[in-house]
Formats: sequence, structure tokens, C-alpha cells
Amino acid sequence: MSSIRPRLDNSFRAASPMDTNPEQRLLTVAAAQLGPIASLNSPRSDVLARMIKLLQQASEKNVRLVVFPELTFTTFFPSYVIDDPEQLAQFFEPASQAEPYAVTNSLHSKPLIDKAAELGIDISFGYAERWTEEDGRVIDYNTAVYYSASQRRCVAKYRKVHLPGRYEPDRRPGVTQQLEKRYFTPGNLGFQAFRVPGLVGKALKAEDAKDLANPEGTWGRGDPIVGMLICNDRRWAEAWRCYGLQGVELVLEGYNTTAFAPQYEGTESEQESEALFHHRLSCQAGSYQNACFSVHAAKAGKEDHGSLIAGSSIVNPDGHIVVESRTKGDELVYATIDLARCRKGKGRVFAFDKHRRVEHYSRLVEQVGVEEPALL
Ligand code: CDT
Repeated sequence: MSSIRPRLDNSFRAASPMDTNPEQRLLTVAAAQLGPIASLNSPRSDVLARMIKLLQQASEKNVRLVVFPELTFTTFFPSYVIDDPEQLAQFFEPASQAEPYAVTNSLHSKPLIDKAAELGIDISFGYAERWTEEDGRVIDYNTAVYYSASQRRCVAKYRKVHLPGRYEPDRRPGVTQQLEKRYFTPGNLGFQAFRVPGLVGKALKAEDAKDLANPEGTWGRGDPIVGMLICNDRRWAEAWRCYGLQGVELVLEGYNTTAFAPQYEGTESEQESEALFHHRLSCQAGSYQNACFSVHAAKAGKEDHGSLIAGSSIVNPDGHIVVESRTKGDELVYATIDLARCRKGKGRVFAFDKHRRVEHYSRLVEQVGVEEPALL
């Protein structure tokens, strides 16, 4: 693991020309780590100002895409037992079919969107989404969107699929709560990869490729293929593979991961280092096994409910950490990556079309829990 902050991802050996598209597809990306947002009452305007400052720093480093954490704008409220519906509502941004990306016009986030547009930087950020269905039903999701500065609009939305924790609070005194199952419904959008225009030069477009006999000739030459995950999702190989099967080149993920929960075994420092280890393991394995880069943005440090790990990072398709945060505060973690470096893994070890054996994978989608072999 590297703790230095190189400007260029040069942590790989030069690949053989047989393996890669020789055309570089360079892109400078960043994780905008946020330090603690202390309490349920922390003013939104303070958080927005901190985010905008990070965006400004990103602009000075020629960053083209900035990833912000899960539930970026507030403290990690699923760690609190909030019984008052009005108080809970304050953490959510409304949306509906008529305005699926209403968050971009919310007073809570519009200044960030405006700044991203002004600076020409794409952003992805997490927030709590209160969705009203056409029939009036209201469903709450833990959501992330991708805002394209060149398009002046959101081009993708992802809703967290794997919700950790529990519905009923643990009423023992002093425990750290994780109540995402209480406050959110599992996402219903699946793992849909999308292409992002305007990030790399000379991207092949559908129009240019319409006469190509072999569609594989376009692989690795179009606009970047991006997927989003939110926190706990990064621990699930199935989530990464859904993106891998769409040729993903860049996975974006924001997180709030508990560093210490007194109800579990281990000292504070033992728990924190184990949590960081599992975070890195998941991100590095996911990137390697799907031959993609990934960007991971933490909300870090001590909030009133407890502490969160840092470890914001950028990981390359060989599974190496290119750059990682050095603090638990607001910090921009950035690197210039070459998306052409995804071609090696996609064309060799993880050439899915050549090596996957789907006739043996049915258990993965037919079974949820464990079914052990019968006792001897
Ligand atoms: N926010 C979130 O999803 N947190 C979970 C905590 C689970 S404890 C291992 C996470 O996976 O980081």
C-alpha cells in the first residue's frame, strides 16, 4: 500500500502492447474526504462551504471528477435513534418521477452543483432521498447521483442495495447504532453502468462505430464506463461483478464506516485498524477482479455518535492503492489515471467471455442464506 500522493498512477509495470489499447485515456479523479460533521444539528451551510473548498482545490489540480461520501451533507444520522418524523424528514431530499433529480435544485446542495458547473468538474455525491411514487407511496433510499458538468445535469442515479445494521435499535446503553434498515429501503435500480461524456479526449461515439463489423473493436475506446456503489455495497463481490460484466472502468463509492463500536470485541485501535483492513481488502479485490479503477471517499473522524474510519483512496485495476488519505479531516485525494490500463485484466485474467463458467453459478442468484452440506 502506498501512502504517498503521486500525481500519476505509475504503480504498474508497462503492459505489453498485445494487452492494451495503446491510446492513453488519461483522467484526473479525486475522492473528497470529509472530516466529521459533528452532530444532528451541524449547519448545512458549513458543510457546503467545506465541500466547495474541496472542489476549488480540485480545480487547482485539474481534477475532472470528484467523488463525495455517502450521505455527504449531514452527520451519519443512521447512528441515531430518531423517533420524531419531522426531525427525520430534515435529513431527506424529496424527489419524484416529475423531478427525479430535484436534489440539484435543493437549497442544501445547489451551491455545490453551481460550483461544479462553474469549474467544469463532474461530481458524484450521496444523500438521503425521499421518493414519492405516482400512487403517493413514499419510499426512502440511501442514494448517490452523478452530475456531469459538461451536460449541466445528472446523468445517473444509484440507490444503495446492501443496507447494513438493524431495524430495531439496540437499547443497551452506550452501543453504537447502525439503523439503516430502519431508515431506508433497499435500492431498486440495480447496478446499472453508464458512460460519461466529456471526460476523456477522442472518445469513440456510436456514430463513428456504426459500420464496425466487430463490436469488440470499440472496447476501451468510448467514453468512460462508470458505476456507483455506496459504502456496504463495496463488500459484496456480486455488486462489483454486475458492473464488471458491463465493462466498468471506474467505480465510485462513498462511505461512513464505523471505526469503533463498544459492543464489539477489541480496543479502539484494534477495531479501527481491522475496519481499515477490510475496507482496503474489499476495494482492492473489487478493482482487481473486475479490472477497473475505483475511487473511495470517506466521511471520517469523530462525530457525536462515534468515530468513522478514513482511508479514502484511488485503486488501480491491478488492485494497488494509488493514493490514500493521510488525515481524518477534509482532504482531497487525487491522481491521474489511465483508463487504458483496464484493458490488461479485461483481456487476460478476467476476460469474462473466455473464462466464466455460468453453468456453475446458479446458486448465486437462487439462494440468499447459507445452506450447509448435511451433517455426517
Ligand atoms: N454506512 C455503511 O454502510 N456502513 C457499513 C458498516 C457495516 S459494519 C462492517 C459498512 O459496510 O462500512
